[in-house]
Amino acid sequence: MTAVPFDDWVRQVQSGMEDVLATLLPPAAAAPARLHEAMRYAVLDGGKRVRPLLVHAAGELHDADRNTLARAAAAVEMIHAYSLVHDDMPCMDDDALRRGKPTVHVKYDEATALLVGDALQAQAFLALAEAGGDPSRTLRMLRLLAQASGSAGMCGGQAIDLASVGTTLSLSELEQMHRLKTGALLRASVMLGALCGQVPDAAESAALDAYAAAVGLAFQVVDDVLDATADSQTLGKTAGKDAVDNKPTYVSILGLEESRALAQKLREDAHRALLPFGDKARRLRELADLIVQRKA
Ligand code: GRG
Repeated sequence: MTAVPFDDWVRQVQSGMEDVLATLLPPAAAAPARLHEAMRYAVLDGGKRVRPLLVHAAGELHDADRNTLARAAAAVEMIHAYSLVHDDMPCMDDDALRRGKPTVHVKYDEATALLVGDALQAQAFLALAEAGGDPSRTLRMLRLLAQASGSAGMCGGQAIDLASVGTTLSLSELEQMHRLKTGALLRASVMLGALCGQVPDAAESAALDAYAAAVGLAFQVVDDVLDATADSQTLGKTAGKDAVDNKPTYVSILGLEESRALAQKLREDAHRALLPFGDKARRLRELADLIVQRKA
């Protein structure tokens, strides 16, 4: 059987995700309409859908159930979208552009943006709770997503990030911040995808986690490189903000060339972690390449 080319597979997952998200989000006309419209504005029609792609790729590796996979992917994307809405608010990064559009607090207002994030977070857990199938597996997935999103994961990383502005971080402190802020949700995406199928054994879990850790960090290193080198139109968000905001980044600590080399090394680490899975891990391998080679 000839495999679907990677680009086509990416487009299929992205467009399937759009349909699933559109169905799982409350209709824009339902009261309170302004909040629902803003939630759909924040989530639909934008973003690379990297986390859903990771969920699907890991799911394919484990012959996952399609419905559970779609809901797990949607749940992670809703958490991600909520984090972007809150991150862009004046009390955090204060940004006006996201996914090539005005940010939610600019398009609507600050209170709406706060509620959009809160409601998206709840909607994410609802999507996962109603995934069906074995209740103990659902519970495991809910715990995984909660841990990755909360103070031991994404929110904790964001707190360290906010506290680090204008300070000097060592490379290991920077790495720890990113392992939490962006890495935790990317790792959870891989594990959630795997849990949608035959539950991985300890060795498989360890291999997947090593892959996800490398990819999660590579994603951030590339993000820092792009912030320093790409333009706002290409990125769909304000470029060059890290330097303006005096934020410690891989580029500020290592410089551009060493950061690029680190991203390549992490890509190799990710590939190596997948060796035990052979050709079945092709999509995860291709995604590691995409994450390191992306231009936006
Ligand atoms: C506010 C609780 C809270 C957390 C915010 C993830 C995050 C934590 C903030 C985002 C800020 C940021 C620019 C982080 C750098 C890496 C990152 C997550 C970029 C955006 O993710 P992409 O590139 O975005 O996957 P798209 O739009 O493609 O989904």
